[in-house]
Amino acid sequence: MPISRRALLTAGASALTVPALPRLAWADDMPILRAAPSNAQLAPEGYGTTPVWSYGGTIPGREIRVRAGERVRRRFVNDLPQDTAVHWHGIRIENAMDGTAGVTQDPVPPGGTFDYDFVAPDPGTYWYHAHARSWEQVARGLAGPLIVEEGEAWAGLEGAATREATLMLADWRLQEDAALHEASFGDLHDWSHAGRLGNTVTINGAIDARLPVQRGERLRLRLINAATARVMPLRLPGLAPVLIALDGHTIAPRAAEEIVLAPAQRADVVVDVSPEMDAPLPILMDAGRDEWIEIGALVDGGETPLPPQDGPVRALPMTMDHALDLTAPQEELLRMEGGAMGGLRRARLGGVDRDFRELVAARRVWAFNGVAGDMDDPAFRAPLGRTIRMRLVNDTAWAHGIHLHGHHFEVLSRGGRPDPHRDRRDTVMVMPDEPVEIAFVADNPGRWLLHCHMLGHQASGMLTWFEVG
Ligand SMILES: [Cu+2]
Repeated sequence: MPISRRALLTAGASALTVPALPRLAWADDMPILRAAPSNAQLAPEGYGTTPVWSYGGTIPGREIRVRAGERVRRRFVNDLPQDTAVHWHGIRIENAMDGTAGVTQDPVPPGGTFDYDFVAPDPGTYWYHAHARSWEQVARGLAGPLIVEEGEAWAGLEGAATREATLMLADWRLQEDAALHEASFGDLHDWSHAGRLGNTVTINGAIDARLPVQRGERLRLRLINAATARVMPLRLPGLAPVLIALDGHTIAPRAAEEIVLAPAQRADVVVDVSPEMDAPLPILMDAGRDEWIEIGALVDGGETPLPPQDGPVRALPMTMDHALDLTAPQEELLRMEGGAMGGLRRARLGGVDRDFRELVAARRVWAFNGVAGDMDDPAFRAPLGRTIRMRLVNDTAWAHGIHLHGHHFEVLSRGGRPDPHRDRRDTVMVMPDEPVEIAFVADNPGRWLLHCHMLGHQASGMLTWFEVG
């Protein structure tokens, strides 16, 4: 049996009798996560490959998978021509590992490295992506799934899925030669509207993906929207999907004919594949204005069919324990302003009140609470352990997906009506004229970003931070 270099290293290390080596001494054992230019077959066969930036050479980046409570350890290597950093989206992480360039760490320069080493406390479907010039770097491909498995077994129990699949959805703006449309990176017209919408949607890096399934099986699909701007309403006709988790969080199973994923949002759904399946089962997405297009399909993988599972879908284990005490929360407001047709007249930038013409010249066309992306002062500060109740008000003509780093929040109400589900999330879509109230315990010390996950909006004003502790 050939001995791998890694096995040799391990054997050599175990032969040492020195106890309690400092962790850095083991850094050579850290798995590498390398960001570098590569090529991917995003366009249909017959077209050329697309030059992309990727983690580990694949689109999406290789799935990282641990069990809840385990560590994620990666030596990140930057072989890109730009500074970057890796954000572990949705993980309640220690601040120094959050990967937000310029806030929680210095950007990693070309040729540089950074060791990420953190515990993933909560099971669920997460993802990792670039958090420097993310409007460009994510659009070039720098994203991958991060799956945290339940600490206790769920798969295989009665009513649970027998198998699972991760479906990372992405949106690309391709030219006719299959290259990315680079000339429009940073286009202010895109940024002041919905963001950089693409013309090609892929599932796990493939256009028109064919996902083999076993007839009769109960399947868990982990859906991730890795697009930089596109909101993805999804339908799985003939499969009667049942939602079991949102943004990683267990929910009471509920049927969902349509699943709407804002950028960065995730949904776990369970579907029952009929033993009589005799044709591919399409995955449909609303490309806009109720135009449903097929972006992929589940196809018969040819295995012997399983007997059908008709019983109710088993809920995932409930893991989040912190019940919110809403008796006297710290009240905060996040008012979104600006964008095309937004009527923004003035906002602060560089500590100075600017008119809209000056804001456009500075490429800041959005604002939170009258501030167009200044990072000098936080949106708010909170003592450790304080409950925050925050009202998200969208005074713009566009949808926004608001993301809080380091924390999970509960959705209390929408449009003034209590939300019956009170889902826990890390990213919430806020529609124009439909205020959303959220609440969370500020239980993770540090400086955390709060921003729109339409990444062009983030870059042009919809970015702020809050400080805990
Ligand atoms: Cu936005």
